[in-house]
Amino acid sequence: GQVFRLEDYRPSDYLIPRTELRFVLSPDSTIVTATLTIRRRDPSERGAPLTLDGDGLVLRRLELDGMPLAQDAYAATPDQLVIHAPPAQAEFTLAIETEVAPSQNTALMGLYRSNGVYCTQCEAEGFRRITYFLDRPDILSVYTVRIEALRQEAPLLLSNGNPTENGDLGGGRHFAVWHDPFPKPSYLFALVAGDLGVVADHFTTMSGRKVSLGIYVEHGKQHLAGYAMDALKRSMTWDERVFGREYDLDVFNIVAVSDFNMGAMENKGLNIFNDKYVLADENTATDADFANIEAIIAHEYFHNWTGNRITCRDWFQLCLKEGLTVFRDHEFSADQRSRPVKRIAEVRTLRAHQFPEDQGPLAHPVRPRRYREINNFYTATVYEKGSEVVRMIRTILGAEDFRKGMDLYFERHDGEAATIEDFLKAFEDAAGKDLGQFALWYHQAGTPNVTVTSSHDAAAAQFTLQIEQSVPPTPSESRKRLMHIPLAFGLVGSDGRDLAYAAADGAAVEDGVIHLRKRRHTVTFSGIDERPAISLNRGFSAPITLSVEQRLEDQLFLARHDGDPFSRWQAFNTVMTDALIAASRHIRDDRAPPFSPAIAELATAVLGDDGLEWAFRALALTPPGEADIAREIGSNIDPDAIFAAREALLRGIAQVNADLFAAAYERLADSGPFSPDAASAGRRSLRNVLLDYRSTLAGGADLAARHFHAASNMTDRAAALTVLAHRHQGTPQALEALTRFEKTFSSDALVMDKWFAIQAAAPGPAAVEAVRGLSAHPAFSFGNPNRLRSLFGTFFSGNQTGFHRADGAGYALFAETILEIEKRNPQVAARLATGLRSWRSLEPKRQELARQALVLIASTPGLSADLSDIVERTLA
Ligand code: B3K
Ligand code: ZN
Repeated sequence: GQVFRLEDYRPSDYLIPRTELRFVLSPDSTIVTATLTIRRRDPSERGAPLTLDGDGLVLRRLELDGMPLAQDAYAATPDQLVIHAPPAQAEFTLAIETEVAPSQNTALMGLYRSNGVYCTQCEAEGFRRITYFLDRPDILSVYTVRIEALRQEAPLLLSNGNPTENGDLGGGRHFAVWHDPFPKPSYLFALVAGDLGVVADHFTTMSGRKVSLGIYVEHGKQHLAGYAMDALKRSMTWDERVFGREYDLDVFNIVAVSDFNMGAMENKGLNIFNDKYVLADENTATDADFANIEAIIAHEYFHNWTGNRITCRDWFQLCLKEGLTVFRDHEFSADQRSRPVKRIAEVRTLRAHQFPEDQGPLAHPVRPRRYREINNFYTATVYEKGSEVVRMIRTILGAEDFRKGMDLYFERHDGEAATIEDFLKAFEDAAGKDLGQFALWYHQAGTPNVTVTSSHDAAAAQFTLQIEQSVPPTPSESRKRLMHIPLAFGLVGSDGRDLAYAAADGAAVEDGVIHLRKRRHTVTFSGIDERPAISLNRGFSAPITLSVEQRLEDQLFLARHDGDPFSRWQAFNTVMTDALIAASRHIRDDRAPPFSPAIAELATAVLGDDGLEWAFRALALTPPGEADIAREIGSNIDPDAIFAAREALLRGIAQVNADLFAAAYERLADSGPFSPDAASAGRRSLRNVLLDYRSTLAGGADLAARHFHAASNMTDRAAALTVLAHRHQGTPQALEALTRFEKTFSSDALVMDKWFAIQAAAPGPAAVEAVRGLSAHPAFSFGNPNRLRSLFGTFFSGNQTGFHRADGAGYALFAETILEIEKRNPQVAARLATGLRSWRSLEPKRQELARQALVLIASTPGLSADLSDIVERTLA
């Protein structure tokens, strides 16, 4: 396949200042007429042919300035329309008529039907599946869209911008016209037509303009959209207050559809959402679902400024909108909920998804330099690491200069398609700082490692840190340059307070942050009488791995006393991770795993510390997951040993704390009506962590069954079902709960996704057959991305022992399933195929079986660009 390179970027010879679209909708044959006003970028340049992108299009009619074009004046294929010699004048119009079949569009890109609703997805390159166009983000056009449809089939006709006209066409047909005054790239175009219910509200902006808000959902589901509407209004208020950004159209609409390749899409004024991220009530959604809805509603809304008003020059700049918008939604959630808890959750996500990507064959810079299929670059690196890079800019500049830089960026580039260089320049100019070395975070792949040793000279009252940075090689980048790493830190004294110090390497230490710029730094602190415990990378100030030579007693001390809540959580997590790594080695050698009694004591202390939020305590008490432990071990992974070690640790802690955990579990029970707020969710999560521990002891299945039957919300119900289906597999209690859940929710597809996912994650060798069996369940469908992600996505990426079964049966199912899915939906198949990206860290036998599965896929004739790109890079 073709490789696209950043250095090949060239502005287009032609611009499209205005785009008029007319859709005559019909499931099997929709007629699209695009009337494009085309202008030469340089009026004195002539003669360049005009090449428009297409993808599987059928051309029905073509006119230039109102006249049909001669056959030899153009060439049309499904993938391209070339006008050989466009007219000499600076501006001309091209009318293009194409025909598409929404009902046959199973790839869910372009115009398709979901549950009888016409909808679109154009990012990144879906618009070319609707009409021929300059389908690239630097072509900004003002759109006017006319939609015609049968009123009965589609009483609702929506597009971007503001509604301008609507009326009857006779014969049961009607039309609506929408006009979006803001020039936008084609990837932000959207259309929705169908029969949907609405939740309507309004918002008055800071300058007093009234905006109509609508959330469109399946009829009868309006009561499930209230939380999303509330999150939307809070997002609008927050963006005004924190970034000074006001909404700019008369309407803002959100439509929930059930067949969607990703989470949601920020189309101008008409966001389209996966219904999973809109619909919620306590009976059907978990606290995690509520938090996701809030974050994604905010994320898409924030794109209106970071993405839409200022868009990307080309797809290499994807992080310009995504990393920045993730940073904005993280900050929003931190403000709406608990900042420390949110930060811990972010770091857990980053480590679970971005670190393995950065440390494996699919590693790429936050701003990639090449791609074969852009859809494969909507990654944790672009999104999550991209957000961390923005966070570091704020750490380096301080909050005030950061805001000035953002203001300058908006002021300079509003209405433009910008680059990462433009973005960084705004901060450099606003703060008067050089971000030259810092920019490597965008250009260089790989997770930097920072190694720290320390020494204390009591006589001189000096404490010295020796710090060294290195960046491991990544595909096609063997030699790395030194990074600017802002490392927030504290020196914690025996009373738990940060010690005051004077730093000798004054240039590198600033406001509690060591700025690493060289390979090695020696930082000497004077006035330090006692040997402190070092708290490093506080708040996770840099997305790095740390190797610190530190005594267990220091870590235990920090876990109890560190003044930075993130580092406090980190210390406990490190203690548990180290213990689990040691234990899994013992298990592999057929020895019993030893655990220090200090760990269970620490759990006692954390649970009993009423100065800590419930949610924090829940996070601290949750041992690292199997994949986290595997990542820390890094190579020669045996998932079964890791699983056994983790179970042993849970049981060990639960045994020591049996009475305490039982009492706390009772105390934390529901009282009063359900609320999805952060504190209530924290209480539930702590209680469910305690359930997890207690279920490892005698009577665990009965306890979980009681929890399941007593549950008055989905969070508790799903937590209990997980314990039963995982730890008490095959018991009557587990079977009964699975059946009950299935019966209760069989007609609610989103809830059935939880039922599929819980079973797909069940540890042990039986999961392969279980997953195969579930794929034939009446509630399952190979055509729906949510079903595929719940069952197969969970199994491939979230079931260490089941998927990585020693005989390779999981990998065989992987190859078979991905090839099957690819026939309909290459994008989803490619995403699921990343489930084997860490295959080289497995022990040799599993490694070879995994490789064979990947080779089987790679050698299948006629693979899509999406899938072949992933498997070839994974095998390279
Ligand atoms: N911008 C979209 C993602 C589009 C993915 C295209 N394959 C959603 C978001 O990040 O907000
Ligand atoms: Zn986004």
